[in-house]
Amino acid sequence: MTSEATGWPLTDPPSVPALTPYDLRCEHRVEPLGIGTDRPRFSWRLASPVRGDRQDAFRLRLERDGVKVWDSGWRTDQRTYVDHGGAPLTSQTDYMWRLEVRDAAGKVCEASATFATGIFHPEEWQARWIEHDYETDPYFEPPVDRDEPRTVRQATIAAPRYYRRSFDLTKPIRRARVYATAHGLYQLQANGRRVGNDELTPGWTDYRYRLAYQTYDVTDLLQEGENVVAAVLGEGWWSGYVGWDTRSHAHHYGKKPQLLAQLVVDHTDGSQTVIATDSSWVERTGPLRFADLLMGESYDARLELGDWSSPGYDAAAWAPAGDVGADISTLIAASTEPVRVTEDLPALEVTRNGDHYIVDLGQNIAGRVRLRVRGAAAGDRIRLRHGEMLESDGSLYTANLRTADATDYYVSAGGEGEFFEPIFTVHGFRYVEIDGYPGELTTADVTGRALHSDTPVAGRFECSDAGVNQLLSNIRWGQRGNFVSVPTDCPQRDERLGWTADAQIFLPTAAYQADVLTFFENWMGDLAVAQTDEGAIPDVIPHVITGRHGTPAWADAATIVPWTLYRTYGDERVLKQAWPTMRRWVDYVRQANPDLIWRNRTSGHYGDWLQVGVRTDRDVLATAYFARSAEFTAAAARVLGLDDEAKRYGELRDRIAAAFVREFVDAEGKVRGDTQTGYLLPLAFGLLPEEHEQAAVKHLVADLEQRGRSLTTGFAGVALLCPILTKYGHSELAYELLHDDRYPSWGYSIRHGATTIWERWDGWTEESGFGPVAMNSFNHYSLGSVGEWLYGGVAGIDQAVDSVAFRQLVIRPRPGGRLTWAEGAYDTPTGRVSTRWEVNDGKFALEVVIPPGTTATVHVPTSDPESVQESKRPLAEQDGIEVLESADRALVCRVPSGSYSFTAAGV
Ligand code: RAM
Repeated sequence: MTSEATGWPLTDPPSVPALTPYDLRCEHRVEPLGIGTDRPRFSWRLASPVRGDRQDAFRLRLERDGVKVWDSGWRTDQRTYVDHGGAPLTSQTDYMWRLEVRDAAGKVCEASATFATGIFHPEEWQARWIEHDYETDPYFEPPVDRDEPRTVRQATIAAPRYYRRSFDLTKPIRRARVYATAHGLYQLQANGRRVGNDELTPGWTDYRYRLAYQTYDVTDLLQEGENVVAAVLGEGWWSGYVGWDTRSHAHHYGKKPQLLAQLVVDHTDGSQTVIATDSSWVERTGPLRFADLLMGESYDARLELGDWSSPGYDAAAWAPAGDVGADISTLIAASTEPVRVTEDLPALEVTRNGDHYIVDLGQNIAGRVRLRVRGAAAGDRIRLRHGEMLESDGSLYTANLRTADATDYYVSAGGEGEFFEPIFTVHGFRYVEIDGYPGELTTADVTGRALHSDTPVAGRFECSDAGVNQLLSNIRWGQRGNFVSVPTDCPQRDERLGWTADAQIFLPTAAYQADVLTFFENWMGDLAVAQTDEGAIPDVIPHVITGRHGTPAWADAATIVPWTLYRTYGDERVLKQAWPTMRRWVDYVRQANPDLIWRNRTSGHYGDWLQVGVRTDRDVLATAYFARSAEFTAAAARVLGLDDEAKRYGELRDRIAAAFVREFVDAEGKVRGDTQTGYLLPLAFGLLPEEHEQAAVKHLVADLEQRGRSLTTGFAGVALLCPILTKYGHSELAYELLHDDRYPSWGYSIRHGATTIWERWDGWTEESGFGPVAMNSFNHYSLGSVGEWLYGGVAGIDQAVDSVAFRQLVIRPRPGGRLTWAEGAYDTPTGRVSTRWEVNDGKFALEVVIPPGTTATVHVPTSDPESVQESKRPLAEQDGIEVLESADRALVCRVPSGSYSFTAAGV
């Protein structure tokens, strides 16, 4: 199954006759509602079929109700980011912006987009927090029978509740917006219809400091006369189970879910009606009897409430909601894509195993099932358990879920045509065990629904080798299954936490596959507030449970994530925001380690986590990361114009590098411990002087050879393996690791049916079966960080060392291994870049598309540089192509934007 076959496709740019702006974004999002700033940032991409085309000038005009608000005037810079430069924008207002772009020939093309601001001023919030009030409705629902041994703990989760408010609108409606959030999870309805298609709102942030509110347009859902706005409210991250601590792992932020919503209706006559949560709302329990992210859901269709969110409904028996105040101090406008269902997967196979059915989706996902129930009698109960793997007897493997039940229950109301789909839970699964289903279950009755943060797809990779395509598919699904509001380690067991190393290691791969800028910016907000007074960063963000902070490679996410985001997207705002956190983090390590070898304050120190058969020296790993963090902090200072700081951290970085060499590198260039990761880190982070560099490469290669070309790397080393081998001329070795299917390798998991990246190389082995059950996720993305090399190394889409936002592309495809062709595409901030290469009969062909306004250095691999042609003509005859180097193994040339088609002999 290739990435294409699994959906989540990359949308192609418009095919246009001349320079055209597209993908117009405000605050990096397409037509966002409810942005949180009065000085937004605008950006756009460009497409053009014309070689050498670029944006010569642009002009941006901002309007409100057709009235001009700001005019940037014509600007002749080539940027595709611009900050609003007029008076601060107004709260709760719709805007439209028109963009004109002038090309190199003076031709102008126009495009436009809209956006709306959120609530800027605290006094505009009339909504109050409401919750179930035990005083007015003391009736306590008995704990739901979920016949699991853990019912005692589950009893602490109260039944989800249904809230509603009916009201009359007497005047015509011009526009209606609802601003809503919850302590817990909520799903809104208006007049019997669901509002939007977001899932798991408000998403997970560090609720102690930051809680996102969402903005929805409900103009089309409202009417003159009676209207109802309503919500279902569950526990989620707020008060449900999070993480693994079985003693107290619910109620991290609060004990009970609460709702906050404000509907603002603008009438055509200029007046407004505001309906906000307060004690005039009524509430009750309903068919959703239990809902928890880790445990699952229980739904009793016999308790359905009819048209409870529609006008004309008799809600006399509902209880008034309890008013618990109006503290909105933690509210922020949602700034990133919500979680959504992004793909439906039909069941592949249904088999019977004893009393149960086992359904196979053919793909490990994070999400849930939609089940069609046929021929059930009222009271029939169906149980759905979820798992990633099967035991050898065909039964569901759930031991690796630890205390996460991942079990849903549905009780039928009888009759035909029932559907069940949970709303406030997520399971990590490929298989579903279904118990109690009346009659014969078929594949048509079960659909897997994949859900994750709906980050726009940004990349595509495919090649001639099925195994590599499967690996890429596994990497993509690893990202999809674990980018659920925050970057998590795994989606199935009782953990699902924002482990910082996992996130920083995978980020470069993630960014090739999706636009993850706002996703990570949001997470960086949680990282900043979690920094301790001393400057340490907790192991997991949002900060819950672990109590550990300041771990090498984990806490360094504080510098690596913002710097990587800046380099990828070119928005210096990321650095501005992260700067204090970056600096304080590096200072924290430096203060505790005066000789610059990071051995003090290493907290949990996981080393090169889950490496195989070796142990990389921990001081080596820590000190290398210390240098890396200092380097990125210096680089950030340089971008921000903080020259003294840039100098200070730059020098610190150089001194750490020198200390590293002194302490760990011997006369033969061996790094202490002599492990693959021990060499990869200083090579990748540039810590070795020239004389040691080649020696380190030699020792690294020798170690691989001596092990029969087998890897030993864990989380920290694995991402660097193929890129470093390639950089130092050992592409063939990198390809061998890529194609390897012996243990330990990516191919080994694929040979044994993996559809996602496993947490550990020994997740399952022929010798021992399942790996250590205490920690054995089959959907962890960290070891999938080789994805960066597939896009950057194999397809050859990369940027120059000092380039930002892919403005100076390096196109350097690397034919090798079993591949006869490979292709990649990637949406840079400026536009689409793509490559396709093919080796045929000793001849090499390369198609490249370079986005307007950028330049590319193209490496054409060949032993015969003289043979290189572009569009069937010698390079010298082609305007704009500048040959930089004609070496013995490649011809290197520089080209402006446009489409090129190179051929060469002697590859
Ligand atoms: C595990 C997590 C994560 C890793 C930590 C150290 O529990 O799954 O992947 O970063 O341990």
